[in-house]
Amino acid sequence: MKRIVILISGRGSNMQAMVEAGLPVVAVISNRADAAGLAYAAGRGIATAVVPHRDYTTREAFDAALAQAVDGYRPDLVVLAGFMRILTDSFVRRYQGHLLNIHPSLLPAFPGLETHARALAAGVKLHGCSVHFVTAELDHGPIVIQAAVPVLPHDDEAKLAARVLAQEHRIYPQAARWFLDGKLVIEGGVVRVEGDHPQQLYAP
Ligand code: NHR
Ligand code: GAR
Repeated sequence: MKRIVILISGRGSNMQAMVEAGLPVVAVISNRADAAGLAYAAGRGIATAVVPHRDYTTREAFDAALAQAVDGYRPDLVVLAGFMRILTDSFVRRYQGHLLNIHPSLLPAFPGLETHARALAAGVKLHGCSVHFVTAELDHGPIVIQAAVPVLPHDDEAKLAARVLAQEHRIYPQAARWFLDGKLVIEGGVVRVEGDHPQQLYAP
């Protein structure tokens, strides 16, 4: 049986979507003790751990402690799901090729934070989310799958975020499944899926 460890910072709805999709989630780790997702995971009998970033004076020290916690669960795949701490090069290198993130924009547009507000301010007519392999460069790793949604005339940040989130819950379990099934191939920074599997989705 393959093993997934999920890192969260808050609500954990993407983590929940993976658990409900029947994926083999063996542990959920948060940098915040008050992350709502921890209670959900514990309630499902999944191991949980907290590595509080405030207990460490440097990012390197935090990441070393985080890596130690992650390694204890011997994961095949590490999933960032609303994990809000930028990771150091050494952490990323340790799990390179086994570390996925979901980012709430159609990358390479809007890397970083506040993506929905920035999409509205830019007046884009399509927005969405991207699952990508994590590299040292923030929100720039090889893209596994993207979902696009329309930006509608009366949208506000909350409406747009909810429309995107519904698609996150579809594409992230799909990407994790492909990974565990050994279907993802990275060639020259581009991800291909073996077999006949669309890597994009439009949800009007
Ligand atoms: N780490 C690396 N090296 N590469 C990526 O692509 C990463 C990453 C860590 C997290 C998720 C990411 C996102 O999808 C992610 C991708 C946090 C920040 C951030 O600025 C930016 C991007 C992402 C996650 N965090 C602040 C920091 O100082 C803290 C913000 C907070 O605590 O609220 O780390 O958008
Ligand atoms: C999701 O929209 C995710 O894409 C985003 O935070 C939300 C977490 O929700 N991630 C980032 O912005 C990373 N910086 P969740 O905790 O319910 O999965």
